[in-house]
Amino acid sequence: MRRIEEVIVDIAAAKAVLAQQTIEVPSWAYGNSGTRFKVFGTPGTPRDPWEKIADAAQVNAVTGAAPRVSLHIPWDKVEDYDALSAYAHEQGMTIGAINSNVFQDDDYRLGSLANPDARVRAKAVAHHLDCLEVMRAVGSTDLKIWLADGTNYAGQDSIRARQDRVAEGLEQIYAGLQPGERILLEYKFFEPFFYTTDIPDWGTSLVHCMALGEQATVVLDTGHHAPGTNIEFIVAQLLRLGRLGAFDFNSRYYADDDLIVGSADPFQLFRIMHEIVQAGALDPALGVNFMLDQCHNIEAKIPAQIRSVMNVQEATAKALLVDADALGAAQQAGDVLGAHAVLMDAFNTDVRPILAEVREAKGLDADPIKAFAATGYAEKVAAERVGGTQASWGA
Ligand code: AOS
Ligand code: ZN
Ligand code: ZN
Repeated sequence: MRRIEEVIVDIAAAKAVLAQQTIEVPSWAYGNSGTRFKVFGTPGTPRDPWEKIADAAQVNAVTGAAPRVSLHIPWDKVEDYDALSAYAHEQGMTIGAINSNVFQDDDYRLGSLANPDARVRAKAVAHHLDCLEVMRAVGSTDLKIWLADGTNYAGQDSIRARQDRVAEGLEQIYAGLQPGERILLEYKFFEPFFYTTDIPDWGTSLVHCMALGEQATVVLDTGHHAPGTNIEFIVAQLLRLGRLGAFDFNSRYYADDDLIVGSADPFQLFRIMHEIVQAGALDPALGVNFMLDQCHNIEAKIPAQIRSVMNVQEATAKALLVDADALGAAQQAGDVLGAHAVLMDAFNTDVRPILAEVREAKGLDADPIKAFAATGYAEKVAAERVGGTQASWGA
């Protein structure tokens, strides 16, 4: 592992960028989730959106890098969104993307916007327009849409007709946007349906976004690709087109496993962040939202989110230490191994010392995991949050 003292790029500049980096955490990561085989509940799991925000705030308190929390509607539905937003601010948080949910109502058995029944399609559009109202009520500007729509059997429905229905429904939702607001349209190659998914890949999401207009961008969920997919190629392409709206970061071994980002393949996460850094897309002005989308079934949820934020920070730090001048020169010269070595030098640098310095400069402990454990928060909420419905996924 290369020591930070051996690095020749501007470390102070890298630390300044890292100090500004923010990662958005999902409310549902704090709720009980699991697989279709078992949902393992844990003591202290939040019973409502207020408690989810309180837990999310613990991640920000020790990392200083996670000040936004995404909501999922109706899992996070409340009577008073002004009060919820004010509570988030009291906790040092703001509410980020609003996630629609058109995959859990019985009406959506054959899809939502793609459903052959016009009544169901209208219901799905109406849900999204309601989500836009929630988005405005909490001061957010991003509506994240993941359509679970798909089919299980050849001949079940017309592939083309479903695309037309999705396009029509998205148009109706897009028409509800105000200036400065965005649709973040997520793709997923399979699940919960297995023969076709109506937005299965980045190309389909991009086609729909380009048909809608400038306020529609693509969400790249790192768990939503077939094994072996070169995700950083997709990142580079969407950045070139100005259509990368957000990441849903997580790790996968086999499918949409929603494990801690960077835990399965830290090199891939580094390569993704290298494309981001090379394109200058860490700058919030470019509008890329770095979100987590994970479910923690067997591991403690708040520490798992802390580790996830740390993993994104470490991949970013390594990407910031790529000697861009040397890389460009080697690439231009066709020096294959030289260029590869420049990238590997950065990846193989121990960046934990500079991240510790960034945290300490913010008045935080160098080790966020240890800092959270020392708060006693987990024990406190485990004792307090007894009774009530320990809801399953997200709710
Ligand atoms: C589903 O697989 C997608 O990743 C969604 O972004 C998200 O996970 C879901 O809406 C809630 O977890
Ligand atoms: Zn996702
Ligand atoms: Zn997913």
